[in-house]
Amino acid sequence: MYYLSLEFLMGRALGNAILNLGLEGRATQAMQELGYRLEALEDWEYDAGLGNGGLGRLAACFLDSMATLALPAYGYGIRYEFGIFFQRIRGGAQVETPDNWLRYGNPWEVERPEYLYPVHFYGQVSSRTDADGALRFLWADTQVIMAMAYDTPIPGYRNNTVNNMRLWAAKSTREFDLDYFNHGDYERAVSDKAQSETISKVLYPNDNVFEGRELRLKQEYFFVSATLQDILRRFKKSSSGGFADFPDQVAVQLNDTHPAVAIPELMRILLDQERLGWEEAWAITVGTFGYTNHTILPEALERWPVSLFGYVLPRHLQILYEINRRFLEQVTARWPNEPERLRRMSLFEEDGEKKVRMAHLAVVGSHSVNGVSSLHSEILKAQLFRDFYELWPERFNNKTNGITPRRWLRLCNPALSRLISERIGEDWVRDLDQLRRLEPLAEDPRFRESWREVKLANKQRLAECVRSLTAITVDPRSLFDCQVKRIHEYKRQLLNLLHVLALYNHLKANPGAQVVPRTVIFAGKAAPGYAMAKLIIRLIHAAAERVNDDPDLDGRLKVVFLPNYGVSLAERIMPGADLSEQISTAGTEASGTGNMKFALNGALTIGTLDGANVEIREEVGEENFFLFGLTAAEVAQQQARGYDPRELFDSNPTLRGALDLIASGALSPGQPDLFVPIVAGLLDHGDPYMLLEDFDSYLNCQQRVAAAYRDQEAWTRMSILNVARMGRFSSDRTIREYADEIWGVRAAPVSLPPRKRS
Ligand code: 26Q
Repeated sequence: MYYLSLEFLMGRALGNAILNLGLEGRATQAMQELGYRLEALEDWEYDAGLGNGGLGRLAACFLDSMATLALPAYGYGIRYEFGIFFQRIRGGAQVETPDNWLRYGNPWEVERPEYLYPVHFYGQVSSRTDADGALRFLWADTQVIMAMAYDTPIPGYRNNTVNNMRLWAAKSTREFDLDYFNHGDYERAVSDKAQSETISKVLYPNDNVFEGRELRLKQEYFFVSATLQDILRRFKKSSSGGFADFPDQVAVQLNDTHPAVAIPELMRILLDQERLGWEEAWAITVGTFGYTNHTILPEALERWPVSLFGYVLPRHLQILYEINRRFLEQVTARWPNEPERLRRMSLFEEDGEKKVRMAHLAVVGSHSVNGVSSLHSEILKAQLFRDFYELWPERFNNKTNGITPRRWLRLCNPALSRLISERIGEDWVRDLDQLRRLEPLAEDPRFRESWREVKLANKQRLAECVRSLTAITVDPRSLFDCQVKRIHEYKRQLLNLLHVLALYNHLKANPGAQVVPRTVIFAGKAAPGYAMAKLIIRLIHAAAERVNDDPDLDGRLKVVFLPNYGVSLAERIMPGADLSEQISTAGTEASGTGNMKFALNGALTIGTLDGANVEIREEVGEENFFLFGLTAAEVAQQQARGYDPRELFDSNPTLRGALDLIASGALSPGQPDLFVPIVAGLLDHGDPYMLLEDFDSYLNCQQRVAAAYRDQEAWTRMSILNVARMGRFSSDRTIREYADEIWGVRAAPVSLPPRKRS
């Protein structure tokens, strides 16, 4: 099985390797003998930040689960020299600096110069009829770049399995051609080398936004081409000639459309190199690929200009035309005289600049298409891929996301893990459904007491982290209200902030109000080119400045923005959270996985019926989940009907008070217009994510949260029940479903002879 992804957001490897190999005791002791703490050593490791957010972290959780289930599986991707940028805050604004993570070397990778493949770009295609009368295509005059393998071990949890993640680095062909340096133009040789190596230089920092850069397309093809060459080499080594059983031996999962150029690439290899006929090649291709969709946001869908695609990959464009011709023929046979349907389903978008629709390519070229939560998969069938679902209902399925319980509970929350294991043993680490056995303990007052002590200690650790990163002091007894994720309008960090401002106004107007003290924690990166997201970061800082220093508030409200959110910071935040904010407009967040990390660490969720929130709520029970807002169906209805945010603004004084604080310039002294675009987005540009529509419901819900938090016994009971019922969201369960229902792959457990003690 091969998991192809442009992103792997691995975080640190040391603690995970020690845990999975069962070396915790010995490693801790060894460090102690040297006079160090193991955690202090762990803190020196750079995060491997080869991803943006959810999609990249999901790939990393999947690798852990595939190894733990002893599946014969490889991860394939790009060894970016620069991962996701570091975020610094200067004067309340995001500043990006490069993540030079390889600067001091990377002890986890093994260079494999023997796995080296040429990858071709540009050039021309010519055709001729060969001796046996068949039409052959020749792709010539190409530019060649070499892909070199770097391997990183992926240890399973205490099962003697170590899988492999193979990442490709671009190398100049010149490096392998000494003559060029000897006789050619030396300067030219050096600059050529630098040029070709830019392919694996940097991760594109967009999350859920498509950017049609030539270099990005080259990255996608570079890694797909090298990977398929490697897969074919391995297949040929172990098979006895012929490709008939290729789909039985090889399963390739496409992590979104980013590697979807693998579909025409496998066709090209089978047709032009292996000389198979179209029908046979196509059956093998469709039988090999599965496609996972991670977003329905139109601005995130990959649509490459045909001119660019044909310039970089001329032979692949020809193949796409032929795939499309045959596909539309099939559609026509089923629905004659429906030109509108053909237009909708074509791999090519024809209005305006002609574009390749990569999502359509992925659906047509795969035997399985899945969404990442139940709601999302239904939306795919009813909306984005409606026509395709009518044609091929059997291709569509759901695989609700999960997270690895090793990193996201056992490793990041040792205190809670210990408390859990004392009561139900340690099997939950590989069988998360075991957490159900905690349910009866929710009624045990002494267990609840211990549970609270653990949460408080974790909040103290988080408060310490807040102090060292921001110099803001927060009270560990206040309600820790957390929203940590990429900054995006659809995720509605602004809605959270409107609640903060409403609370602020309330406290200013009612100085003696008895409210539950809150610490509202934000963290997340904005794509460097996403002006509105960057402005939201500035607004959060402006609000923090205003709120935190106001003596009238008496410490009852604090706002914190933690810089440089990433895997390691998440590992600190999740264990210390009381409340998890999952407040995207219903129908926009495909799944979410941060929602799962919080709940697994005992936070309660305030959320909409979006993505996996729906299933989390079903599992933990509606009485243990704070629900608000429109449903996805209601959002669609409202949008069809057309709604007027001004009306809500005029009729809701609390809302008006909060928005006026932003619009008046009171939060940006000296720059009264700074935040005008934010208010305009809501009032003048139609509020596309319906913040104003959900505002009232959100505020009411936050009041229920505060009331619930006052009753600490009841709150603790809910927290325990949340954890006890999160078993379903282990990525082990997700991967078992992929393995059984899509890949047809079985475990290949490794048994070793008992080790001699030395
Ligand atoms: C594409 C082309 C060019 C440049 C960038 C991109 C690009 C990069 C990253 C497009 C999208 C992404 C990331 C998408 C993503 O992270 N989606 C998230 O996937 C999670 C795992 O399934 C879900 O839980 C989240 O709901 C979803 O937003």
